[in-house]
Amino acid sequence: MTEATPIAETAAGFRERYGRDPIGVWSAPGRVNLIGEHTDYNDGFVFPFAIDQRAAVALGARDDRVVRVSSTFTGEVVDVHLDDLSPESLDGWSAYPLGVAWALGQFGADLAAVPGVDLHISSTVPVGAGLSSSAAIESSVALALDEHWGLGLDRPTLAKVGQLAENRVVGAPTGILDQSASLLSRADAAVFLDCRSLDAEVIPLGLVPDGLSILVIDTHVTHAHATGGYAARRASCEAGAEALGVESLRDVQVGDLDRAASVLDEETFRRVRHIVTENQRVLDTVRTLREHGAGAIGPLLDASHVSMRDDFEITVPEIDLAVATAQASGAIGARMTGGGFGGSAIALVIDALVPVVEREVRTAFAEQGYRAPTTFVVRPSEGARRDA
Ligand code: GAF
Repeated sequence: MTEATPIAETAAGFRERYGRDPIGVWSAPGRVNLIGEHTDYNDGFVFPFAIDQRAAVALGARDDRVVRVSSTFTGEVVDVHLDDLSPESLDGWSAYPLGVAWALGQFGADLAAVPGVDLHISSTVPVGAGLSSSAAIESSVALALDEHWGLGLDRPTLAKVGQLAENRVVGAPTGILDQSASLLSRADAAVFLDCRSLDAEVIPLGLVPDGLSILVIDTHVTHAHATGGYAARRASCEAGAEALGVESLRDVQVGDLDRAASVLDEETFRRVRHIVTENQRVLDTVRTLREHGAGAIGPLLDASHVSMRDDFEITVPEIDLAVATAQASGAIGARMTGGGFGGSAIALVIDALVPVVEREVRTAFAEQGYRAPTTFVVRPSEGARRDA
C-alpha cells in the first residue's frame, strides 16, 4: 500500500520545519497480533509480528533544554521545556512522543541532565485501524531518545516506557503487547511473549516458503482505547480474577472453567472464558506452527474470532463480515486483530487466493452498504531500528 519506511520523507520534513539536517532517523513498525487478544494485561501470552508500515522520527540536537516536536499529521510545532514535562501538561498527538520523553524519566533517565531535542515524525501506519500506529510512534521515539541521551535501556524496558506513556499520558489502560511487538520483532517471524515474565521468543512464520500471505482488512471503523469498551473489558477481567481468588487470569486454566462458571455471573464468566481459552490458543498456535507450519493454524485463528465475538464481545458487524467472508472465500483462517470495537481483521490466505478474498470482501461490504474496506498484504518485518 504505502511506502514501507518514510525515512527520506521524515528527514526532508525535519529540514523544512527546523532549517537544518537531523543527526539521525529512527523507525518502528505497527503490528498485527496473530493471536492472543486482551491476554497481555492478564499476564498471559501473545503472538504478534511487526508489519511493514512504520513510523519514523528524525532527531536534531539542541544545546538548550527545550523539546520541540512536529509531524506530518498537522502543521503544528509543539515545544515544551524538559522541566515542565508531566502527564497533565501533555495532550493531542504530541502526547505520544512527549509522553515517551516523560516516561523515560520514570525509568531512570535523569531528565534534569539531558539536552533538548527537535523531533519530526511521520508514519505510514494507518491510524485507528487497530495496527498500533501509536506504539510505532512511541517505540521510534523511545529508541531515538535512548540513543541520543545515552541511556542504555534495553528493548523490554523501552516497551514499558511506551506503555507507561500510553497509560499515564494518553490515558489508555493498555498492556505491553503493542510496544513489545514494535521493539522486539524480526523479519519473517512473530514474537511469542509471556506477558508475566516478559520472556520473548522470536519464532519464524515461514509464510513465503509455504506460499502463504496475511491479508489485512481495515474496516475503517475507528476505535479508541482511551474510552469505553477496552477499559470495561479490563475491569471485568480484574473482577473475575478477584472473584476466583487468583492474582490474574493467567492463573486460571481451561480445566478450571467449570468451577469458574459456578462462581461468576454469566457475563463475567464469558469474559474470563475468552481470556483462559485464548491463552491456550496462543500456546496451541505456537506448537502447531512449529510442528506443522503456518498452514495448520487456521482453526485456531477462527476459534479466536468466535471467542472475541461471542464471549468477549469486542467485534463489530463490519469485522464479523470481513472474517466470515474471508473464511467463505477460501482463507485458511481469519480473525479480528487488536483491541477491537472496530479496526482490522486478518486472514491467512494461500497467495493465489488473495485477490479472490479481497474481491469477495469488497463485494460483501458493498452489499451491506458498508464503507469500502482497505485490504493489503503485510510482511512480518523487523522491529524498531536506526535507519540513518
Ligand atoms: C490494544 C492494546 F494496546 C494492547 O495492549 C492489547 O491489550 C490489545 O489491544 C488487545 O490484545 O492493542
